Amino acid sequence: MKPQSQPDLHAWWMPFTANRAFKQAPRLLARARGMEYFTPDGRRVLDGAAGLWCVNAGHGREEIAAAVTRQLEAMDYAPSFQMGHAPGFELATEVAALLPPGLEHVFFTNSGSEAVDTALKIALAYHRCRGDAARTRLIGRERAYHGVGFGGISVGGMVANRRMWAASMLPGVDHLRHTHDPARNAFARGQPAHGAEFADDLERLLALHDASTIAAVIVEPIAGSTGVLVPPKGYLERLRAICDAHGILLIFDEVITGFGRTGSPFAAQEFGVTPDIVTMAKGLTNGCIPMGAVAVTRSIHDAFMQGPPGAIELFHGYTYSAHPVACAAGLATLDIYRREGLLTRAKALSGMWEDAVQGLRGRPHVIDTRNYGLIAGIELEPIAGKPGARAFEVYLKCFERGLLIRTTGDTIALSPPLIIEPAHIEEIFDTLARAL
Ligand code: PXG
Repeated sequence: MKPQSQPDLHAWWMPFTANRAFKQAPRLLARARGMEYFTPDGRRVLDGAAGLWCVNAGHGREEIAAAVTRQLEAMDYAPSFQMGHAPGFELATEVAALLPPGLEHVFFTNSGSEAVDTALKIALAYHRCRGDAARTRLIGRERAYHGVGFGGISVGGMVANRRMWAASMLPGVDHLRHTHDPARNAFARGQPAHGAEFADDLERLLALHDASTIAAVIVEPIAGSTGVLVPPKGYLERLRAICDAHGILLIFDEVITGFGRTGSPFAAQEFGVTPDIVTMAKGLTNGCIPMGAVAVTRSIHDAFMQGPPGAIELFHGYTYSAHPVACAAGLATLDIYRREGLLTRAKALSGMWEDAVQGLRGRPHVIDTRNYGLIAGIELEPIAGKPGARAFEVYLKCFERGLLIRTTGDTIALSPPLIIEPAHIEEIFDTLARAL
């Protein structure tokens, strides 16, 4: 007989998980409050990852629970094809208000992956609507993560997420080189000094394919899942300038960087570079109800608003686009962000955070640290022939000692809830240092 607290582990095929190893030695979470998780036997685990980069306002927010309950009772579901509801319009208006001016229209999805695929479809369709149907190519970047849809893995650049489906990628996709340059930028504080010229790799692709065939370039302003790659100073500005010079749309995938992670509402504002399209998810609802969104400029939106007024302008959408319960969660979440100043709080803490990250320099196996806002990447020397094993060992040790982190390859990624206090920062780095 299995103990009562442990469910049957057989049926759930878990995502991005070593299923066999996990089921031999499961790690279960049962409750969450503020900065903390608790295991089924009541052990406290400090959340150094905001779940998976999403619980920006901390766990167990009663205002969100109350808003979700109210919405479930008032109207549990409503179609959004040819029908509408107030929470959908209100949330779109509020999201647009958080973005740089010009990004005025918001299309709702249920995840970051769907937001990315939606953004790519809008970019391709936009050029067609304008009579520029030759713009069919999409440019992603090496080491990018844009979710797991076929569009997202095609423009993405993480080999393990692509090789099984190599023959089924979108056609006409090419990739910029990544911006990781440890020889010049190791242990950078904030934006690395070197590498603006990596943006010129776009010129190489334009020379190869001809600019007139390229619809859009998509990048994460800070690449998260690939191990925290902060854009070199001047890099995003240069990408923007090249796109502008050639009529190419620039898409920022802000699924991780959106909603205060960098110290501004979006990385677009933090880095002073305005894209044409922004994808988001995660922090939009504080992670508690699945939701994603795509924001576009007025001119992109208006390019679709042609033909007879009774015609559907974009043949795209999901049963749960703007799900009223997700919208209620989103509105309550944005309200908390506003009241508690969370969208800029990372700025006040980033100095202390940076010093704590830098404090790991010289610890065993640490070959690089990277940080921005309330994000950190700590790269470890791999064990020969066993990539990822060193960081995962640290992950397990941290969990034993009551700290949840994330690892990708041999890089540890930290992205705590934005409600974090200085004492939590000390605890995270003490625990991590001991585990190392
Ligand atoms: N774009 C970016 C930039 C992301 O980081 C997605 C799209 C996909 O979102 P969905 O909601 O479909 O998962 C992501 C997701 C990690 C980690 O630990 C990162 C993500 C998801 C899970 C784990 O790095 N990012």
